[in-house]
Amino acid sequence: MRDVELFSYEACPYAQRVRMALIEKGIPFALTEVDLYNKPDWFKTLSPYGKVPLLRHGDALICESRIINEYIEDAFPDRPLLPADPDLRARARIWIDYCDSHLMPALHALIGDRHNPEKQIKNRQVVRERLLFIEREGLRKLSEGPYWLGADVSLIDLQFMPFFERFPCYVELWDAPLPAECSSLIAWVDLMRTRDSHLRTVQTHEFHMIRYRRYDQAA
Ligand SMILES: N[C@@H](CCC(=O)N[C@@H](CS)C(=O)NCC(=O)O)C(=O)O
Repeated sequence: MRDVELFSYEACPYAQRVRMALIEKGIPFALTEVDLYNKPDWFKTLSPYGKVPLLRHGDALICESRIINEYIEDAFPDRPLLPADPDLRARARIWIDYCDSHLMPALHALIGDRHNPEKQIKNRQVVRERLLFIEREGLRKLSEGPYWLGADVSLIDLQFMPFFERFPCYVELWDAPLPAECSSLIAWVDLMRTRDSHLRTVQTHEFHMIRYRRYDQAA
């Protein structure tokens, strides 16, 4: 068995972040797919929250995608994905947090309230505001681009990309497009689509649509 093993699920955007980080850093790893609809007992024993991603590195067992990516950064300092400067490093962490603390809840509300047209009007507005905030305060202010922190890809790019891969589904199902004003964001998504770490982890639009439609079947 390889030194690094990632417990993952093919449709999981959080696991995808970690796979992208391992690929960007050139770290060989074994990928173990977990059936989340029929979790094996060994996985329930191993994973404290019963969730993927879960990373095993030697004796270390790390959960939570953000923490895993920071662990990878600490344990494998070659090809850094965070800046060395403490100020920039903190700002990178703020945007990494923004993804999970602000953008994700807005997107989850679109899914949760999909049968409530009145709430969806407000939800779409919130998503739009968060995207405009990302454009104005993030991509345009942090660097000259083309990545969040400038010429090189960083953990911020990897944090957000799985959700922008799925954005065409949000447009098709819930009428929540990327605002035209977000030109830097749109250019960044196009650029990220060409990266090896994306090409090696991406799923098709139809693959994602099948999974989002299952929410309706389950409702
Ligand atoms: N905050 C976690 C979220 C991970 C997560 O929600 N994983 C989902 C799959 S996308 C999961 O394992 N769900 C199984 C369950 O909740 O039982 C992270 O960033 O790693």
